Amino acid sequence: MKQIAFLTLAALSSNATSYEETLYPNWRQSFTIKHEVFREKTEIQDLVIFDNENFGRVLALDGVIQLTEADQAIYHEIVAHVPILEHGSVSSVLIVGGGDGGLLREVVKHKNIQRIVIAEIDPEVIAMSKKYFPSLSNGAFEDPRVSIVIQDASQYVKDCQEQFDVIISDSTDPFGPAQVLFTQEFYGDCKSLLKKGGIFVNQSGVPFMQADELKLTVKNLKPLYKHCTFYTATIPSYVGGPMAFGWASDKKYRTSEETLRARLENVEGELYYYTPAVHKASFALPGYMLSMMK
Ligand code: SPD
Repeated sequence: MKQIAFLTLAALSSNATSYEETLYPNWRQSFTIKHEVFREKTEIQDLVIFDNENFGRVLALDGVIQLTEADQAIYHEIVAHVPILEHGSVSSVLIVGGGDGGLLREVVKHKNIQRIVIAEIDPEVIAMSKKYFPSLSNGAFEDPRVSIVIQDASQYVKDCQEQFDVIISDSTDPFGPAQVLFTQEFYGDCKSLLKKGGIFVNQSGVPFMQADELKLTVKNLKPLYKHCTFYTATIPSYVGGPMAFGWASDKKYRTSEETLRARLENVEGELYYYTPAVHKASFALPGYMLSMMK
């Protein structure tokens, strides 16, 4: 795991070029580029990979930071392990997007899971992530339980004939290719693929900065399920406060910390962020988020 070091005056005064995220019109985060690794306009989106002194290797799509080596484990662990361990008997998982393989790396740690489908629209994201971030997927794409489908996930969920215990939407933000992944139609199609007791989870942005993204999830997801809420985690490179993850299921889950600890025994490999206590706490929401959810 890349450790964040203190910024030095030398780093600040170097004349390296920088990568400016264009997610917000009136406010920017900027990364100094130590070394540009890869830059391409794929058939789907702009893909840039570069190294930064503090965050390590960084992947950006269409001007938006998708992950950094330093903090990706927080995102991928909380997105994967919360629904899977809350459910308790997951045998199949559908990942929507997630072509970088970081989420897949966490899902394959669950030895009881028998089948994992990943539906990714852009084959270049998979290929370049395997090439330039080999430890991100850590061999997970080659796991025999994994099927890779190169297709727009919104079409995949329409045509799919199989059912899943957990569906996780590891998408970009709701514009460009991912816009369709925040619609009621998509959420409805996902619901029809969930087994009894199934759970749907998605990334819903950083609510302090992206209130509209959270409200969009609420508007389109909530009417479809008996139980819809959010949980959160703070991921430093998704700036502006905690990120929210939409949670939807027709079953009410209230798994105890003790049970989560017992279920964690079935997870192989090291964890950086996830603990059962963090899991429970992640469902405690601040007032400003509760107001947005009304
Ligand atoms: N605002 C950026 C949100 C990015 C969420 N997707 C990250 C993909 C990592 N697998």
